[in-house]
Amino acid sequence: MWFTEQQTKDVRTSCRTKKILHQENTPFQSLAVIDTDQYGRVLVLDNIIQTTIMDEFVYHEMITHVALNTHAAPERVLVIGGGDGGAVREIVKHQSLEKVVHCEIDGAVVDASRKYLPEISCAMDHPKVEIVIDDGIKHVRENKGAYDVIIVDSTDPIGPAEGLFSASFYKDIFNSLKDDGIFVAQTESPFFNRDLIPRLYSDISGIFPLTRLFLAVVPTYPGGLWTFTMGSKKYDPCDTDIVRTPDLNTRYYSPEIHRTCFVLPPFVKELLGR
Ligand code: AG3
Repeated sequence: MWFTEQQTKDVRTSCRTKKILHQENTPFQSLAVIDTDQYGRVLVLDNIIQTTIMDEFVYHEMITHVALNTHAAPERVLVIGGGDGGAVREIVKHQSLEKVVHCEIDGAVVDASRKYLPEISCAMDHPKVEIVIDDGIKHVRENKGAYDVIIVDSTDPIGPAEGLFSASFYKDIFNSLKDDGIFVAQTESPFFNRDLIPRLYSDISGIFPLTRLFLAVVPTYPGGLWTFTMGSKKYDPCDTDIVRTPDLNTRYYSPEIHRTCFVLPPFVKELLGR
């Protein structure tokens, strides 16, 4: 039995599947958890790999710690999407944290992750975590000036997440942040999303004083090389005093990676018109 993901119109990748652990159609999307030898357990939404036991640490560490260590002392953090809980698990490692609000539109993703992906969802019951099953777009509109850091851990820009890749949403995020707030979104593959990345970068640059794109390698995502885009009101991640960053018990993120993830190959710089 093979799971096949249609990565682009012309590319499919497959992984041998040992067992389908769970499968359902939620009001928002199709959801499956499968077990594989190569990747371990895998969360699949609308037939697209979201996260795997093998490489989830790369993505979850990078979508959180780069921003949280750039901020002087993040106390209130919002995660939009990321129903598996991986981002939240990393955020609760930060000493300054008072509260993380986890706003996921699809409660079924939270439930399935609790049951089948305990390594990833393990911080959901942490006393500083509040899970809100709601639309992230609505949540930021209703919570102005509330957060130090906002993380947008979305699916691809098709289906339920489409609105999470729009300039109007980024404006609402800007307004939902405090005066020195920072936001990070996962922004897809520099090989396969060559139209999307420049558009997002320019949208975010039009709203935030500082925009930075950074890279990580996530083997189970199309092309492997993955981008994240940060919008910041005050702090520059390239100025972070990495000597003072705390030891967060991470496997991909490190003070050196914090510095080097902003070093972009020419073909990615070109995408950003630099
Ligand atoms: N967020 C989805 C990343 C995009 C994956 N895209 C793809 N495989 N085509 C991941 C959620 C993890 N918390």
